[in-house]
Amino acid sequence: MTGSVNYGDRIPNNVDLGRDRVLQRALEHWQPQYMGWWYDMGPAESRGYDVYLRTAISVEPEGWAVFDYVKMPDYRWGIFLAPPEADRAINFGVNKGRQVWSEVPGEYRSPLRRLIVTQGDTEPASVEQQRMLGMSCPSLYDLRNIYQVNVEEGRHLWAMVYLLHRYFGRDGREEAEALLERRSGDEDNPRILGAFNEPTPDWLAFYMFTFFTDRDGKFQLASLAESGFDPLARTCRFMLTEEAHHMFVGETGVGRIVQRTADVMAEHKIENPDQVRDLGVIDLPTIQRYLNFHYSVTLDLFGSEVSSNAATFFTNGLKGRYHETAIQDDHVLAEAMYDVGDVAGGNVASKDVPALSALNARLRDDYIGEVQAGVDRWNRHIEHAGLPYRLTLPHKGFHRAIGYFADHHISPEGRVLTDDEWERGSRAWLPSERDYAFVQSLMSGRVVEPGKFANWIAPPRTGINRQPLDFQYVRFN
Ligand code: BYC
Repeated sequence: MTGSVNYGDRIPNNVDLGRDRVLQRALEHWQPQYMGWWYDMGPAESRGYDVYLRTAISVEPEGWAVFDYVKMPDYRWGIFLAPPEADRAINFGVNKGRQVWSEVPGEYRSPLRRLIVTQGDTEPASVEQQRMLGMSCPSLYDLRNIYQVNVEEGRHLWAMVYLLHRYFGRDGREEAEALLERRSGDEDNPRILGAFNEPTPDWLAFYMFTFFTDRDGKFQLASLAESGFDPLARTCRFMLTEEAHHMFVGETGVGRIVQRTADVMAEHKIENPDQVRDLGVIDLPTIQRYLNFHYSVTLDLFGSEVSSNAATFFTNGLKGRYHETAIQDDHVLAEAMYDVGDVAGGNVASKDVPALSALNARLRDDYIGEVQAGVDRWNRHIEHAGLPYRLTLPHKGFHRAIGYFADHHISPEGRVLTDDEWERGSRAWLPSERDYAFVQSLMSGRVVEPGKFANWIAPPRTGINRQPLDFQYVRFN
């Protein structure tokens, strides 16, 4: 196997697919079902557009992407694994030191399948959530970016479906079909994880989602990239290179909205949110409420703070910690403890538990460190405009539906609240119908003149692939 991708096959790949006719036929049977899903649930009304997209041509770190106009249904979705590392060993758990598995060990078949299905389910879900947003894009640049994100989420689904088909026999094929049958937000057949059933109704929500929720993707994929099941590790390694762009879209998207609002506030010397809204930009408290929502819903994606599932995944070498191989400890966690926090006597208090059981909490805490740095960068726009307001991350127990805090109401500052206090406070902390309606009112149509940007968002610093900002990133034909 080489780093380059074979585009001669119906399904582009670097796994020598042509040599396994049975697998190839199975995937070629799934392919039209995938296309059916894309037409039904992919970006609305986008079928005939030429979009300036990047496509992977190699999985090597340099030069893996080529940029060109592509109609999205013609995007070459395929199967790309990072090259194998010679003599790679399992780096954690009871199997530590043994050679990685190139086939699924029978005893770990069920948990591995579960991890792969859960990961796979999020990919089409996010495309479904973002389906309508192209109709209200703030610029051609942003439209191109959401389409890039969408086609790559589609490819990430392919990545997991390949693993299911190649390594899990009939069960895997059934799971691959089910991935195209569940629907985000569907009452009868919803997506597996909570955040992937929430609507993404507008572009502020989209940027928050790509900043917060795609970043959970990064941390989960990085943990799976440590897996002793080598095909999973290698596919996640390559997925991570694509994921970086999605978080860039989110961080710069929110940053540009914050910058625009701060500039308008400074220029007109106003701070009152209603006056800010009257000038056609999104007031900072509304941005804070969106932040509170997306952050808290994303923290739920890490699972319970204390989880026997997570301990089992780790002990067996299926899912590591973030940057496991670089961590300096025994990689077995026989003795270590970890503070997960809990509610005791009406307060949030620290609580030490065996680190092995607290792996979800640890991954979440690693994640929190990284999102805080992004929020700090957003605040610099407000600071530069000379305004006193600051965006903050709420307490990790705020508005939680999974884990220790799910049974409690916690304020953004981390105070344990009564039901009444929560009822009154949450209106100020979470987006209201009025907030959503206001944001929607700004995004009633799309801005498609090259180089033009909606009033509520600042232009980016540079274009895509060194193209100018007024480049025709999407041609509507
Ligand atoms: N919603 O022991 P627990 C991405 C379930 S995002 C609903 O606490 P565990 C992307 C759980 O399934 C990354 N249910 O948790 C981003 C279990 O159910 P069962 C996606 C939930 O198992 C943007 C029960 O509660 N990848 O890539 O340690 C765009 C007890 O579970 C939730 C992964 O997540 C929830 N939030 O960990 C596109 C990686 N949380 O079995 C893409 C793979 C928990 O009792 N998944 N439950 O019926 C995992 O590693 C684990 O499944 C989780 C949960 C971390 C999600």
